[in-house]
Amino acid sequence: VHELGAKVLEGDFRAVARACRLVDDRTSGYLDLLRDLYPHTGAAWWVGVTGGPGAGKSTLVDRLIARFRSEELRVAVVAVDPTSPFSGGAILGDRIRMQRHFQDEEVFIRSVATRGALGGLSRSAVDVARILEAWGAGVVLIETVGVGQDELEVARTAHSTLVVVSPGLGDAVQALKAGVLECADVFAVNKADRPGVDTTVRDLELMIALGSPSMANSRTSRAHSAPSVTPEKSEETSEHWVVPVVRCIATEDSGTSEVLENLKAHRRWLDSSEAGRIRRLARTREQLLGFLRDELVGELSRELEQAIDAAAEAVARRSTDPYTACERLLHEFRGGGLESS
Ligand SMILES: Nc1nc2c(ncn2[C@@H]2O[C@H](COP(=O)(O)OP(=O)(O)OP(=O)(O)O)[C@@H](O)[C@H]2O)c(=O)[nH]1
Ligand SMILES: [Mg+2]
Repeated sequence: VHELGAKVLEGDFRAVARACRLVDDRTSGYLDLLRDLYPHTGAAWWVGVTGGPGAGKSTLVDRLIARFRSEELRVAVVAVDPTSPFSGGAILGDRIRMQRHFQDEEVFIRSVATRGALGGLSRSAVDVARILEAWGAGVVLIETVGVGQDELEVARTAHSTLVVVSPGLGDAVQALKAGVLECADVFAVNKADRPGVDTTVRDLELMIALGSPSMANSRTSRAHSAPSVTPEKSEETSEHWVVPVVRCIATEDSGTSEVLENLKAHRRWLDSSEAGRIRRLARTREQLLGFLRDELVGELSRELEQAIDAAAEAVARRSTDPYTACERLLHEFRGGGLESS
């Protein structure tokens, strides 16, 4: 494992693939690998790309890769849950849409689909992203469909999150889950070549300006004025980040440089403001809590497997209630022994 880690740090492409598999399968030793690599991470910029199925996330990611590559940056892409029924086997689609970059030794594209069991999707995505950082990626793009709780959690692990919306699906804004809207640092209204763009942009801007209920608790804080589209106009050092709404046509690479400029402005804001510092801390804490939760639940379900089965049956039979059952299980886990019922 230590040898593998050293190879990853040397930039060995195949070692990176092996390391990702190790972490994905949680093969023994994977934690040592992550521990080895951790000191070599922390400098990369993690950009989450989320939004409804088919909004054009992969097409946009492909464009962003090209732009980062022209800046000589090494790029990593973590495509999360491409097997989701919502995106319908998008792993193939993703590969096709990012195809030209598969030949590039400075671009590493990795899919993550592990869910359930120990630690969810976001844990796998974070671990894989760390390996890719250690490999030398300057930017890690994390693509995930914004449909489930897990996917939202993934979006939240990024430093900057781009939410991709496409018009023409009735009320696109209403159709988005509130949670997706809340995690937006930048909105890209993609497929601007289609009708309904103006309405979608207006709806989003209005929602941001009003600080609608769904945005009020936003980690990006409430915006008080209409968003400015040009990053120059936004006050990057202020405590409030005003979420910009940018139109683009990913298939034509139009508006994509504005998308990137706004994302970069967000990164500068993160790095320079107190609010950004607090957010970084909050995210780190959230991640740590997530790890603890995974470990504790894992340990508990291993140790009390039979007792949990028995408790589930008892609750199903209604011979006890779930609250009491939970209390008893916790009591046993803490070493109090199983109370007689
Ligand atoms: N007209 C138009 N079509 C687009 C645009 N961007 C993407 N598309 C098309 O929309 C479809 C979906 O694009 P993807 O990039 O795969 O979308 P996605 O959000 O990654 O999709 P999933 O990962 O399956 O959720 C493809 O057929 C694209 O060619 C655009 O700006 N205009
Ligand atoms: Mg996709």
